[in-house]
Amino acid sequence: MTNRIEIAPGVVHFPGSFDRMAQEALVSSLREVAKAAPLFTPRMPRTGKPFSVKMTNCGTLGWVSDTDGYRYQPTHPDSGAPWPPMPPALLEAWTSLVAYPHPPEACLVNFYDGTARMGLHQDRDEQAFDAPVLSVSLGDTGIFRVGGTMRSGPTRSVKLQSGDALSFGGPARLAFHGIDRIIPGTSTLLPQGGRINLTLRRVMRP
Ligand code: MD6
Ligand code: FE
Repeated sequence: MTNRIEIAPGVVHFPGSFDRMAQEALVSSLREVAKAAPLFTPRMPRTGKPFSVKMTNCGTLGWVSDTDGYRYQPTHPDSGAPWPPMPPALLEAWTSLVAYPHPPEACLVNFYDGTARMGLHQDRDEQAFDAPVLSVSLGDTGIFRVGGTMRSGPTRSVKLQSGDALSFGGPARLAFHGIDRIIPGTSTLLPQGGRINLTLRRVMRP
């Protein structure tokens, strides 16, 4: 059982959930994912402004964002191909870390270069708010900020290192959160540096 730290009600940090070998195996399965479903640049719905992170997905549904809005869809926005399957190691992490009796359909893959960030947001495009969201971090350390369910409320930060998992559920399911920045040079996992964050989500009500 990996170490479990509840950093706020419903926000659980699992430092070192994936050891180095498991991280390397995940990176190689993500290279296959990115071959089938190339990274794309999402855009903000209202303004069309590009995100600084690049994204792709695996699983039966993927999260996309463009001028038509935020949504889940079964296909890649550029190629129209179905998303590739979720690596079994991620489904296993969901089963062992999250108390929810149904598998996640969606795994969003976010890639951060040295300057990318992710503004404060809520994960609210799913129908199953009773299911937690589970994230896995790989590569350079990210400074994660989490607050409450009001954007203006107080926040705290936690460093997410390569191999860490984090779950958001219960009272925190709709908490605001984001990535202030990544710290380049903090991991040797990705030869070119950068950070990958995977978010596993149950989208549909079972
Ligand atoms: C990131 N994470 O760590 C962005 N969302 O790069 C998220 O947006 C996130 O880590 C929901 C639950 C956990 C997360
Ligand atoms: Fe999120």
